[in-house]
Amino acid sequence: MLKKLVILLTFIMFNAAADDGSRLWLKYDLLKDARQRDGYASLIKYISINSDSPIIATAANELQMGFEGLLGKKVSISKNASGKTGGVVLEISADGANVQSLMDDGFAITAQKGNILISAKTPSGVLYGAFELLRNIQTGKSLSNLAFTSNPKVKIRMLNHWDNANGTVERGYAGSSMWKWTELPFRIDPRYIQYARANASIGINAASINNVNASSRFLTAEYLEKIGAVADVLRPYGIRVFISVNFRSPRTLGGLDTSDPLDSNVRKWWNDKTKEIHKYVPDFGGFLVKANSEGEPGPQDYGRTHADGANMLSEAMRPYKGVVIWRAFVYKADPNGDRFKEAYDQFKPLDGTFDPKVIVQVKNGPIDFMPREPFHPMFGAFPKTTLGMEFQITQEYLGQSTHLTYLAPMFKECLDSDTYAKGKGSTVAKVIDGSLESHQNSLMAGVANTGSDANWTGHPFNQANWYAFGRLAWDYTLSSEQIAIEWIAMTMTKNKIAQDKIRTMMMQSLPIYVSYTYPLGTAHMMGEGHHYGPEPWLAKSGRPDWTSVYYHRADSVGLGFDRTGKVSNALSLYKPEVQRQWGNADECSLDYLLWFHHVPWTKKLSTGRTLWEELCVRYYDGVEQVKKMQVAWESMKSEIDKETFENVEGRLKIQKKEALWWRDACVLYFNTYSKMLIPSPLVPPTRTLDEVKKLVEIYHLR
Ligand code: BDP
Repeated sequence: MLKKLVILLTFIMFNAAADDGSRLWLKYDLLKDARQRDGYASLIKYISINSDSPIIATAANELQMGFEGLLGKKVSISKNASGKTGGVVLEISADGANVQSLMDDGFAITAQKGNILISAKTPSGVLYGAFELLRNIQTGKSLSNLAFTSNPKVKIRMLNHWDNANGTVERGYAGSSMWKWTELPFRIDPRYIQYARANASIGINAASINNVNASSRFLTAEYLEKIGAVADVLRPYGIRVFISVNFRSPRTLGGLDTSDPLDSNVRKWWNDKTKEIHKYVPDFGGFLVKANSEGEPGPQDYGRTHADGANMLSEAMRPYKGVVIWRAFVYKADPNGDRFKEAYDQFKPLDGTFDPKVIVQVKNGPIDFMPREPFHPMFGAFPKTTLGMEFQITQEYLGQSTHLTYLAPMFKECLDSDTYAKGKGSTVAKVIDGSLESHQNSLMAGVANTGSDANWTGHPFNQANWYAFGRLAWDYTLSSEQIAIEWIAMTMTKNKIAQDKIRTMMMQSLPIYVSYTYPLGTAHMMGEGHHYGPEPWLAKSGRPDWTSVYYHRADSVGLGFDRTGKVSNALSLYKPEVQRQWGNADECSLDYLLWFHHVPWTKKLSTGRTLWEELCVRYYDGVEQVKKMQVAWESMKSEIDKETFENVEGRLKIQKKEALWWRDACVLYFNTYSKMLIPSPLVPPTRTLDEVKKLVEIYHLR
């Protein structure tokens, strides 16, 4: 009787309130199927640990909390209780049979002698195994006959927060910063712990906590103490803290008259500062640096190279375990050049000159996180440099927090791309996991989409992109679908029909978004500065490569940026196999066509339509598909939590309105060049180009 009451109360506790999304994918709501619940509960009677590590305590507590929520059963934690059966046994072992094939963070889950054994070489490995077990229960998998081993593909699996000291977030669309700098170190916001749990549950083990456009303030003693307090919270979850640094800090903070990386006083300043950081953060992960990019200071200000700058910092880090992450996002304002080639050209001569502790972090594409970019030509072309991946989880160019866009397929498209660096199969994934060139370090970073919004990410579906990033950093061979299925089951609904519908929506969402914004390989046509909505007519800005016309190059003949040998020849940066894949306009995939070719409006494409017709069809189809997503969502009303349902419903309405905005803006604008009729049966926009242009002007009003 009492047991039933407890179950009922737990059920009410976890299900009564509307879901504000704050629990992310760690809801641990009571499983509704009593038989399933009892089945799991019969296998889980106690939790045993064999270590005093705080990370193991985290793992055991998480399991306890998860079992209590999911199964309605309080399970005790005891030390070295593995003799009995029916236990979840957390075991660190240096050389047991179970751990032989494991890397540091890897884990094995096996059914042994009536127990579920989670073994690993390190506490973090056990923690990841614990979360894997919980995920199995959350997603309704069987726990009998467990025999599962998992190793991370990438060593540093990291979020990059572009959060500022004043509480704003650069390119953040989910409220203000989650870090409360004015309160730290005295008050620890409980959300830091939720954040740490969420990250640990998907294998993220690193976080750089401030904007890459960095303020020196983060290196003052006052802020280091605050950062130390954050690091203390994250440590039991296996997460190490990194700091983005301003290269000019020796001057602004240290009172030196230079920040020249070859100056001995400057080097001493960084050595001392690094030592000081370690007093506050003994397991400091390292520095993240944006230098000589978009006005940020850097070694080139002193006639030095990126390698000079990075190696100076790595010298400072030499006594410690951490690394130096140097970003490759650099470009000069050259109206005649091609920004596509900038990073490659600047870094290529430096291959082989970076200290092994340095990781060069490269964005997935050569321009800037556009919805669909070809993979960055640096991947596969820098054998002597450790290259890390930088994805953008926050959706600067992908609908921010109003468009439903599931990013896993985009991340995977890049990771699966073949660079042909060492013949077929030299994928980008193998470059960044270090295996292609046998590098020791490996890194996958994602620019975070977290903020102060109750549900962390604004759009409820944006949570899936945080989740997918972590899962892929752990194992990029997981399919986008599989990741979506897990996430849906843990967050949205247990109803199988609704799960399928949501999965379909998610899997179609990226192609839909691309259709009405950047079809056929167009790029960079968004509103200036805020990067919201369409502004393909933008022709004047602070720099030519901040305009739209620089990228789409529309004229009376056609559309697209010719990057073949005839014009910019950026294609030559790729291996011959890749050049062949994209170099011929007749064979180039339509997804990338206008990245590499200036195609006549009248040219017949493989679809049988002319470029102009195809463009129109895609813009229009994108809008129609959004309407279909709305219908699909409405059909699930009874299966989804009311608050979540209405939240998504409202955002889908915005998405439809804005898809129409993109469609009309682009079709009407490009029509001034093509001068061709919008093909029937498509109905021409009812508003004029001038009317649509006014819509974006609103965003520039001060
Ligand atoms: C661009 C953003 C800008 C960032 C920059 C970067 O528009 O806010 O500072 O990237 O990555 O995408 O440094």
